[in-house]
This record gives sequence, structure tokens and C-alpha cells, in this order.
Amino acid sequence: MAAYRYFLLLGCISFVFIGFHGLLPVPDKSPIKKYHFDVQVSNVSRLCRAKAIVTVNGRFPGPTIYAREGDRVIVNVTNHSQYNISIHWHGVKQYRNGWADGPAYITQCPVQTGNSYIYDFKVTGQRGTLWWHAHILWLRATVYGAIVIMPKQGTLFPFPQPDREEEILLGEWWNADVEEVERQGDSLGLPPNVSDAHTINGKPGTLVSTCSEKHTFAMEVESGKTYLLRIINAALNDELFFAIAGHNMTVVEIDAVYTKPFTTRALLIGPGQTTNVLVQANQAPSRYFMAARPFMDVPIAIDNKTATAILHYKGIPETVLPLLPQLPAPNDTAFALAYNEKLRSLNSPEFPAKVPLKIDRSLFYTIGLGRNPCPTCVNGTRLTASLNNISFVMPKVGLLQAHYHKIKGVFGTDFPDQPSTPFNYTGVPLTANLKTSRGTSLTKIAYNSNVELVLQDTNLLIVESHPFHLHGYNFFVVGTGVGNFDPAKDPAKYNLIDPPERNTVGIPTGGWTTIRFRADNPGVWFLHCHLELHTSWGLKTALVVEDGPESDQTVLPPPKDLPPC
Ligand SMILES: *[C@@H]1O[C@H](CO)[C@@H](O)[C@H](O)[C@H]1NC(C)=O
Ligand SMILES: *[C@@H]1O[C@H](CO)[C@@H](O)[C@H](O)[C@H]1NC(C)=O
Ligand SMILES: *[C@@H]1O[C@H](CO)[C@@H](O)[C@H](O)[C@H]1NC(C)=O
Ligand SMILES: *[C@@H]1O[C@H](CO)[C@@H](O)[C@H](O)[C@H]1NC(C)=O
Ligand SMILES: *[C@@H]1O[C@H](CO)[C@@H](O)[C@H](O)[C@H]1NC(C)=O
Ligand SMILES: *[C@@H]1O[C@H](CO)[C@@H](O)[C@H](O)[C@H]1NC(C)=O
Ligand SMILES: *[C@@H]1O[C@H](CO)[C@@H](O)[C@H](O)[C@H]1NC(C)=O
Ligand SMILES: *[C@@H]1O[C@H](CO)[C@@H](O)[C@H](O)[C@H]1NC(C)=O
Ligand SMILES: *[C@@H]1O[C@H](CO)[C@@H](O)[C@H](O)[C@H]1NC(C)=O
Ligand SMILES: *[C@@H]1O[C@H](CO)[C@@H](O)[C@H](O)[C@H]1NC(C)=O
Ligand SMILES: CC(=O)N[C@H]1CO[C@H](CO)[C@@H](O)[C@@H]1O
Repeated sequence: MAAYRYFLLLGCISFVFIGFHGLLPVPDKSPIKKYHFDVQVSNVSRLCRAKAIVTVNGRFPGPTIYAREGDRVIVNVTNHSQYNISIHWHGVKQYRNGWADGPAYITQCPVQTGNSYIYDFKVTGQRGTLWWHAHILWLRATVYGAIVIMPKQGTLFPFPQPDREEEILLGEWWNADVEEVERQGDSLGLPPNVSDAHTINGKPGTLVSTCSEKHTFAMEVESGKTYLLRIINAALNDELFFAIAGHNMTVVEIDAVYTKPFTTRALLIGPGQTTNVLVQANQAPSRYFMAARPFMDVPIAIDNKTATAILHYKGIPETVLPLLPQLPAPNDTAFALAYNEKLRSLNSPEFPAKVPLKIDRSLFYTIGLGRNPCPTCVNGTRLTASLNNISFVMPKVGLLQAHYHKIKGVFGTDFPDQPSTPFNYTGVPLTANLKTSRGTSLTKIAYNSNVELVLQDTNLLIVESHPFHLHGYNFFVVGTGVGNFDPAKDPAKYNLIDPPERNTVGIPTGGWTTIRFRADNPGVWFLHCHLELHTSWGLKTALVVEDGPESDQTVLPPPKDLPPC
């Protein structure tokens, strides 16, 4: 019992919803799953105040997309809000079909007020938990939801079948209008205000909400049963630790790829990542807190607000005070590194890890912060972020359209494969000459080439950890380390047998990570830090993967209703 402490704040432990999403609440027989997303402004009440936020169908979090592996998904997104909108289906590979990927001005122009766009895509060769979110401005703070891809009809999970399952979406909440918060930071050239709370399924829980309203998510469990939790980090700017008091979790899948199961008391999940765990209701029937709190091993901003939800054994009265789990400390780098080290692809005959072994193209990208002149900003400078010292400048038209229609002058394919001026990347902090260059620079990749990309954090201004997301692909995380990547020694330590396969990976603070993938999906694919703060500051680029020689290896023609700019 020493590991847990009792939670003693009285008077606010109650909840709105106990229940399960069950399986596939849409017609399951049809290989086409249709949804309608009405993007609209809705009033919701959190942290004791009502607020108008942008939602899908008036729900926060938004509706879950359920499909089976191999299905076609058709989502009619209609924009009733005053904002331009676009939706990204995070982790869906969108083979040849970047038109349905969603990042605004990368693969499409946004859906403008009063207009609709049909996202039409197949979920091929993928099963597990993914998610969708707005991919423009900071709207994904409230516009997000789960994607649950069930295995094909008649196919079991490659782990003990759970009795029930539940989606757990971790998020961030601002009391102020989040677009106003971003605008203020942007005009000052400084980081915008940090969020007021973290949330679990849209609710902050009792640690940050002392009002008597119903602001805690609860999940009812029965003794002896096994539950599959589909955990999604939808937060804008925080990697999070997550744990359940008294209960271990068995990790079985990350980013919709099965893993070798392992048991842990807490997990680390970066923004953009998903993690499926099995939890057994094998403890004394009671009420137990689930909790999430940031992992932040550089004290840039104090943000230790803990979101809570309740694992509620059936029949236990709501007056029973839940126990809090012991989360790793916000600066527990050792836990983070050890946790990531445990992640391994299942690599079974049915689900092999096809790690590229012979590399055709080696890329080395440094991650840096910087300061550029800005006469109207505080002290005349604006914080920026860059890859290989280039802060990405957003284009005015979609890059995929420009690529497909061969429109000149929208982007260059001159992004350098290596930094032009190597330096001691993770040495002493560099605080002089923090200027970055700016441009809409992309890299051209030959179809079907095996690509290796080393992402190296730097100490330009400060070191920090960065969750990187590549659209259109999963990749293998073959190596990672603290300090400078050493091309002479580090590759010998790569795991080329069963490395984790995912779509978003954390680059350790002051360290590096190597990913590998085969460039078999033609199109223009966004590569960016999934901390929205850093994306806004320019920590992004895109890969132009060329068409292959065969007619079924080319980018599909654009849909007729593709939004115009
Ligand atoms: C939200 O609530 C405010 C104040 O109660 C009200 O004026 C407004 O019409 C509501 N908006 C919507 C979209 O329901
Ligand atoms: C999408 O939804 C809008 C708004 O309801 C509707 O006007 C439009 O016809 C729908 N598009 C299709 C192809 O069904
Ligand atoms: C950000 O925080 C400051 C200090 O608390 C406050 O004055 C300001 O109004 C906040 N900005 C927004 C957009 O809410
Ligand atoms: C959780 O796992 C640890 C390590 O495997 C073990 O020592 C502990 O007893 C387990 N706790 C529970 C509640 O199962
Ligand atoms: C969070 O940080 C504040 C400010 O440093 C500190 O007072 C508080 O004790 C911290 N809370 C937790 C739960 O660590
Ligand atoms: C983590 O933070 C705690 C409290 O601020 C401090 O005592 C401890 O030394 C820090 N640990 C590391 C590894 O920095
Ligand atoms: C602006 O400059 C002043 C004086 O050098 C300094 O104290 C302050 O921290 C600076 N503010 C920022 C946001 O860099
Ligand atoms: C890089 O910087 C670190 C820390 O300042 C130092 O220990 C190391 O020797 C430097 N490496 C090189 C190659 O200069
Ligand atoms: C980045 O580019 C700027 C502008 O060209 C230059 O002044 C600066 O030295 C470069 N920084 C690095 C780390 O290469
Ligand atoms: C919305 O998108 C269109 C097309 O790209 C653009 O012209 C317009 O300026 C955008 N509106 C806002 C408010 O950003
Ligand atoms: C067709 C449609 O959805 N129109 C709406 C677009 O958004 C504006 C602003 O919220 C509404 O006033 C329209 O009704």
C-alpha cells in the first residue's frame, strides 16, 4: 500500500458517464463505413465554466470512427464553423491517396465555412487504434476523436481476448479561446499560455476541478474480467505519463501495430501516439484513479497538472475515495528511456517486421530552436524552430496539388540531406546567432527506396524532447541514444530484428533517434514535431515521394470535391 496515497479532496467525486463503447456500433457487414462530421461551435462546460468550442457533431471528444481492416471509410466533413478546417486521419497510410490525409496546405486547401469535403479512404493492412484530429491552426485542441480498426471478421487479437474495451483519450484544455491563446503567443513571439488542465475523455477530473459539477470520466469494471484500453494522446504540447492505481498494464499494441507484450506500472505516450493495454480487474473491488501528467525533463514551463478518471468496480458506492497511482516524476528521464526500450514489434509469421536492411538514402536532420528578428515582438525577436536550420514556411496552396499538377514556384526540393554546418549538437547551450533560414523546402525521395533518417536534437537555446510524426507511413525505430549520434559506433547497436514500428516517435532530450522505412507510398508527406507549439514555429518539412514506374504506383487523381484555395 505504500506505493499509493489516498486522495482526500472531498465533495467533487462524481461522474457523468459509466459505460462501454462495445464493438462496432455501425453496420458491420458492409465493407463501407459512412460518417457525417458536422464541424460546429458548441457550448461545453469544463472546470466549472461553460465555453463555446469547435466540435464535431457537438461532441467532445468527437465521435469514434469504427472500421474493420480492409474497409473503405467515407466521412463527409461539413464546416459550420467560422474557421477554415481540415481533418487528418492520424496513422492511416492513405496509400497513393494523400488527398484524404488532411494537413492544411500540405495535401489540401482547407474546407472553408459553409463547405463540405468527402474524405474517402481504405484502411488496408492496418488494425488497432489510431485517431483523427483537425490539422490546421490549434483547432485540434477540441476537434479530435478515436479511430478503432478491428481485425478482419473472424480474426482474433494475437493476445488474450478482452471481455470489453474502452477508449481513453488524453487531452489538454484551455479556459480561454485556444485560437486566441495561439494568436497572442504568435504576436509576442513567445510561447503561448500553457493549458489550464489535462483531460481524460474530455474531462479534467477531480484534482484540478473543485466544483461540484460532473467532470470525471469513469469506467465500470467487473472483478475477474480483462479490459482492453485504447489510449490516445491527443494533447497539443505534452508527452504524458499514464497509470492506474493498483493495476499493472500489459502493452500489446502501439500506433496500430502489435507489440511483444510486456507489463508496466505506468506508460509514456507522446502526442500523436496510441497505446493499447490489457488491464485485469484483479484487485480488491474499490475505486481506483487513472491519472495522466506530463513528462517534461527540461523545466521550460511548469505544467504538472494531473488529469484523473476512475476505474470503478461494479457495485462499489461513489462515496468510496479512490486511490491515486504513483506516476513517474515529471523529470524521470530514466523511466522514459527504459519504457521506450521495452517496446518491440511482435514480429510473428503473421505480423512480420519488414525492417529495411540495405539503405538507399541516408538523411540526417537536426532539430533546433532559434530566434528571428521581429520588430513588433517582445525584445524584437520571435522564437522559431527548425530542421537542419530551416524554419518551414507554409505555402498558400496545397503542396500535393502543386506536385501533382507540376505547378512551379510553390516549393523547392532543395532540403539538405545533412546540416550544412556540423557542430557539437548537444554540447554547451548555444545562445548566440540563433537566426534560422526560412523556406518551403522539401526533399525528393525515389519511389521504393529504403530511407534512413536520423533525427538529432540540438542545444540551440535549449535541449528538449520532440515527438516526430511522419504522414503516409509507419517506420521502424531502429536506434536511439542520448548525446550526439555517432555514425561510426551507433549503427552497430541498431535493432534490425524486432524494432518498434510506429508513426510517431519521441526524440530524447539532447539525443537522437534513427528511423527506417521503404518509400513505397507516392505523394507529399508531412514530417513534423507533434508538439503543436513547435509545428507552429516551423519544426516541419515534407517528403516528396516520386511515382513508381507502374500505373498502380502513382498518386491517384484528385477527388472532384477537393477544396479550392
Ligand atoms: C452558448 O452559450 C451562450 C451563453 O449561454 C449563448 O449565448 C450562445 O448562444 C450559446 N451558443 C451555442 C452555439 O449554443
Ligand atoms: C455532405 O454533407 C452536406 C451537408 O449535409 C451535404 O449538403 C452534401 O450533399 C453531402 N455530400 C455528399 C456527397 O453526400
Ligand atoms: C495568458 O496569460 C496571461 C497571464 O495570466 C493573461 O494576462 C492573458 O490574458 C492570457 N492570454 C489569453 C489569450 O488568455
Ligand atoms: C505489477 O508488476 C510488478 C512487476 O512485474 C509486480 O511486482 C507487481 O506485483 C505487480 N502488481 C500487481 C498489482 O499486479
Ligand atoms: C506542481 O508545480 C508547482 C509549482 O512548482 C508545485 O507547487 C506543485 O507542488 C507541483 N505539483 C505536483 C503534483 O507535483
Ligand atoms: C527531479 O526533480 C526533483 C524535484 O524537483 C529533484 O529533486 C530531482 O533531483 C530531479 N531529478 C533529476 C534526475 O533531475
Ligand atoms: C527581454 O529583455 C530583457 C532585458 O534584457 C530581459 O530581462 C527579458 O527577459 C527579455 N524577455 C524575453 C522574453 O526574452
Ligand atoms: C561536445 O560538448 C560536450 C559538452 O559540452 C563535450 O563534453 C564534448 O567533448 C564535445 N564534443 C566535441 C567533439 O567537441
Ligand atoms: C542558420 O542560418 C542562419 C541564416 O542563414 C545563420 O546565420 C546561422 O548561423 C545558421 N545556424 C546554424 C546553426 O547553422
Ligand atoms: C481560408 O482558406 C482560404 C483558402 O486557402 C484562404 O484564402 C482564407 O484566407 C482562409 N481564411 C482564413 C480566415 O484564414
Ligand atoms: C451550409 C452551412 O453549414 N452553413 C453554415 C456555415 O457556417 C456559418 C457560420 O457558422 C453558418 O452561419 C452557416 O449556417
